[in-house]
Amino acid sequence: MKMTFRWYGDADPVSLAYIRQIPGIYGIVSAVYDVAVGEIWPLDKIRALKEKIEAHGLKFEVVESVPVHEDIKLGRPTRDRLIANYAKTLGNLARCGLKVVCYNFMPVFDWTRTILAMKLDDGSSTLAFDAEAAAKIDPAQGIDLPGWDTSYKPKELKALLAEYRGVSEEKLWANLAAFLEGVIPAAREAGIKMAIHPDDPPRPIFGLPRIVKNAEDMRRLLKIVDTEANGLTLCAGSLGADVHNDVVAMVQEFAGAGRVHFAHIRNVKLDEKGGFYETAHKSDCGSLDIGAIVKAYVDAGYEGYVRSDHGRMIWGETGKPGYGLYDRALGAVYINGLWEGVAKGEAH
Ligand code: DNO
Repeated sequence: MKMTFRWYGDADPVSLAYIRQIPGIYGIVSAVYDVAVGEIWPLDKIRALKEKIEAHGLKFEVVESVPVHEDIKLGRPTRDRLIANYAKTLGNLARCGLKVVCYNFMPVFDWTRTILAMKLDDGSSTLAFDAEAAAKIDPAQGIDLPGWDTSYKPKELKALLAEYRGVSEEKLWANLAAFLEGVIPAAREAGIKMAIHPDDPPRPIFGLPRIVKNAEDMRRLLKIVDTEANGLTLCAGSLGADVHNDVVAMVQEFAGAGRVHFAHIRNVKLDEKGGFYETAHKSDCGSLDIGAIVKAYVDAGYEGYVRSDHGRMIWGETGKPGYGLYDRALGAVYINGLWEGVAKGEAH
């Protein structure tokens, strides 16, 4: 297993120098942030990022994310050019030594929360999703939630949401298939493993279709182009936000089949109304058994990339919600400890 840490580039208040001091960190997960979605990532930008990371004694082998343009998800006529661009970006990444590319196929919005700083009893603050509050939002009236992508102007957002009204789940599957059929052969040739991130939370929101929500969806996805390069980012916290998802069984099935290329490990506490908040990584802080999840990876012989995921804000830290240094570092060290314990226990 290779433990990694997400870093948002120079704008990230967390420094590479500090990340390096977390025991057991192998590498950084990052992205080129100053190329418009859909355009080709140039070699020099990828190289500069890699050099910066390597200067701190860390590896750069995983990109999170190369975003998928909305035209591809909508199946607009421009998609062929955009898919070709995506494949060229994969080629450039491979030339710089990148091995895994994380992406998602969620229409319009990536991960969604209704509260960015919910106070917990211990004084820390965390990200939360209030299912009732989310259900009350009428996208036709505009969506104003904290922390959301502000790159769309309200008018553009409305038009985009309206366009998705014509996109059923099956249509989105067809658009995903066109994307995979376009990029997976290029990924394979370049030696890149693609790793789709599941929907977060794993359910349709605001009337938008979501198609990577559970084991059945993931099976369907892997079959579209049935090859190792078409793989998964298995995000425990995203999938675990649906009480019907058995994350341990998913690790057994998909890591066991060699189709998990990136493991996101974090914990969530579910409520009875379909909502949740994010907790410290330790099993008894939330609803997921992180020990059993790690054991399933060890048993599957998983040797790929892992990262601790969202952390709470603790010890007075301020910064990007979910992406502070301290709690994610605690999560990484906890996962490393579990991993060593399970692996050594099984070796005896
Ligand atoms: C949230 C992340 C996601 C993830 C993308 C992958 O914190 O796990 O934003 O990076 O969905 O494309």
